[in-house]
Amino acid sequence: MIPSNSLAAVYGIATDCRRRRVLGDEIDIDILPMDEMNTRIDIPAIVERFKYSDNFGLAALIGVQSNQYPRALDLARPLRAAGVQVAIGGFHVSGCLAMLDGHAVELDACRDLGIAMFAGEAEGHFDRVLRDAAAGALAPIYNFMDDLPAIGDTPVPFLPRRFVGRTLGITSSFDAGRGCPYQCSFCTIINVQGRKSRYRSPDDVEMLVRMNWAQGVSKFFITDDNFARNKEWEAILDRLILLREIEGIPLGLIIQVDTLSHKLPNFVAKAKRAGVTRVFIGLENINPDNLAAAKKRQNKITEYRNMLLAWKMQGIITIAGYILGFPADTPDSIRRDIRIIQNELPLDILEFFYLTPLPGSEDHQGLWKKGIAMERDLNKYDLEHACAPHSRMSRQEWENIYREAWSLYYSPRHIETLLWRAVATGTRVSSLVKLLVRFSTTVQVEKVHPLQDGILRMKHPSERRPGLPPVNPWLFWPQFVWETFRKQAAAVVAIIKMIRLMRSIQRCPEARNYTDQALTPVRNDDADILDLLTKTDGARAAVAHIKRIDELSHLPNGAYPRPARIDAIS
Ligand code: B12
Ligand code: SF4
Repeated sequence: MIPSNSLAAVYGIATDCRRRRVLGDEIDIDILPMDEMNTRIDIPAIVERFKYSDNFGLAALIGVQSNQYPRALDLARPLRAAGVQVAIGGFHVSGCLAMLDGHAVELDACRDLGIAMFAGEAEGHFDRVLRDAAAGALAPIYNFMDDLPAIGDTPVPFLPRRFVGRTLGITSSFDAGRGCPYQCSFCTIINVQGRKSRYRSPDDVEMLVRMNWAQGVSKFFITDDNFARNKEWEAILDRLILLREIEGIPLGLIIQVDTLSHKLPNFVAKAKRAGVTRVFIGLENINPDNLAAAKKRQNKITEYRNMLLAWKMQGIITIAGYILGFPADTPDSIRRDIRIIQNELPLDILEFFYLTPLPGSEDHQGLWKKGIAMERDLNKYDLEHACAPHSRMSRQEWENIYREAWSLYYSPRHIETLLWRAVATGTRVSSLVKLLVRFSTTVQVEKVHPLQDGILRMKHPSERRPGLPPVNPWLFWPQFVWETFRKQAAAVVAIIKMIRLMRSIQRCPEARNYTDQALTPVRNDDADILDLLTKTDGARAAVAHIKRIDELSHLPNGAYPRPARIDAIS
C-alpha cells in the first residue's frame, strides 16, 4: 500500500551520510534500498555484489517487525555465511531490548549469527554504524534506547520515485513526529519511541514535500501514530495548507489520530484544507470495559458519534482499527457490536485485528514475566493470528469470529449503506469504492489483512522457509498462474459490482438527501435510545458518568464544585 517509512527514514539518513562523506573523502557510499513488500530479494545477486568489493559494505535489515524477524534471519543467514556484515534494527529488536531481558525473544539468534543489533533511532547514530562497518568491526549491539533524538532538523524520510512507484497509488510517507502521551497496554510504540512528542519542523516538512513533488509524488501517509498529539500539528498543517492552496501542490494525505482529535480547535477543518482525504482512528472497541482493561481510557464511546460526524461532514473517509479478543469479548458480543457500529456510527472502513501481545508492549511483558505460554512462531505476530489464550473464547472460536467479522461488516447490504452515506456527505465515492473492494475481498481471497495486500504475489519456487521441502517448478508455476488468475478474477468481479452499485446510487436524485441513524446529528436522547450507549454495563456507566459531570458543572446560582472534586471525578 505504501513503501516502508522505516526504509525511507534510514535511506534519508544514509543519503545524508553520503553527502557528508562520513567515511572520508576517499570513500563514496553506494545505497540500494529494497522493500521486500514489493521487490524480490535476490540473495545470490546481493552476495555477488558484495564479493565485487571484497565484502566491504553493510547489509542493513531495516524496520524489522516481530512478524518479519524470522524472515529477516533467513535473509541474513546466507549473507553471513558469505562473510557479509549485517545489522538489524526496528521494532522487534528495540521493543525486546526496551521491555525484556536482552535475550528474549530470540535475540540470541542475532548473536549466534554475528548480526549487529541496533536498538533506538538511527538519527545521530548511523555515522558510527557505517564507520564500524567500514572498519570491519561492527559491535554486537548498539543500544540507544535511552537516547531518543530530537527529530527537528534531522534528515527527512525520502525514497526515489522508482521505489515509490512500486506501490499502489504512488503514495509516499513521512513521520512528522514520534511518541504518544497515552499508555495503552497493547501498544509497543510508547515503549520504543517514548511518550514525549518529538516532531519535525514545518520547514522540514515543506522540504520533504517539495523533494517529493519534484519527482511527481504528492500523496503521503503521515505515519505518526497519533498526529493529533504531535505538538507541532497546527504549524505543520498551516504549512501544508500554504503549499496546497497557494502553490497548488495537489496534496493527498492520510493521517492517524485518536478519538478526541475533533476536540482540538481547528484540527479537523485544517486537516481538510491541508489535503487530508482519509483518517485512521484508533477506535479499538465500543465496550468501555474492554477499553479500560487495555488502559485506553482516553477513548470515550460517548464521543464516538461526535467525532466521526466531525470528520464525515468534511467528506473525509474514516477508517477505524477494531481489536477482537479483549477480555469481555465473546463471539456473540462481537456480532452485536459490529451491528451497533453499522447502524449507529458514521464510519466507513472498519479493519479487524487480534488483540496481540506484541513484543515491546506492556501486555507482552506481563505475560512473559508470569511465564504464560504465548505463540512461539514470531511469524504469527502480525495481528492476524491468536497468539495468547483468551479467557472467554477458545482459539477456534476466536479464529472463527475474526473471519466472520470481516464478512459481517462488509455485507452487501452494509456496503450499499456506506455508498449512500458517502454520496450524501460529499465524500469522494470512487476513493471509497477502492477501499471497499480491498477491505471486503482481501481476507477471503488472499487470506491476509488488507494492509499486507497488493496486486500480484511475488513467489518463487527456489525461496522456501529453511526446513521446508523444495517444490517442483513444473507443479509450482501452473498452480501459481491458476491461483493468480482466480484471485484477479475475483477482484475484477468485485470491482465491477461495486462500480455498478456506485453509479446506480449516484444517479438517484434523492441520494444527496439520504440519511439514517448513523448520520443523524448527536441528540440529547441518544443516551436513552442508542444501543451503543445502553447495551453494556460499561456503556451505561459511561453515560451516567457524563451526566454526573454535566450536573456538577451546571450547579444553580453560579455555584461550581471545587476543582479538586472535578479532578477526582474525572
Ligand atoms: C508505517 C507503518 C506501517 C506501514 C509501513 C511499514 C513501515 N515500517 O514503515 C505498513 C502499512 C506497511 C505497516 C504494516 C504493518 N505493520 Co506497521 N507500522 C507503521 C508505523 C505506524 C510507522 C513506522 C515508521 O515509519 N516509524 C518511524 C520510523 C522512523 O521508526 P522505525 O521504524 O523504528 O525506524 C527507526 C529505528 O528503528 C532505526 N532503524 C530501523 N531499522 C534499522 C536498521 C538498522 C541497521 C539501523 C542501524 C537502524 C534502524 O532507525 C529508524 C530511524 O530512526 C509503526 C509504528 C511506529 N510508530 O513506528 C507501525 C508498526 C511498525 N507496525 C506494526 C505492525 C504489527 C504492522 C502489521 C504486522 C500489522 C498492522 N496492522 O499494522 C503490518 C504488516 C507489515 C508486514 N509487512 O508484515 C507494529 C510492529 C510491532 C512489532 N513488535 O513488531 C508497529 C510498531 C505498530 C504497532 N501496532 O505496534 N506498518
Ligand atoms: S493512542 Fe495509539 S500510539 Fe498512543 S499509546 Fe495508545 S495505541 Fe499507542
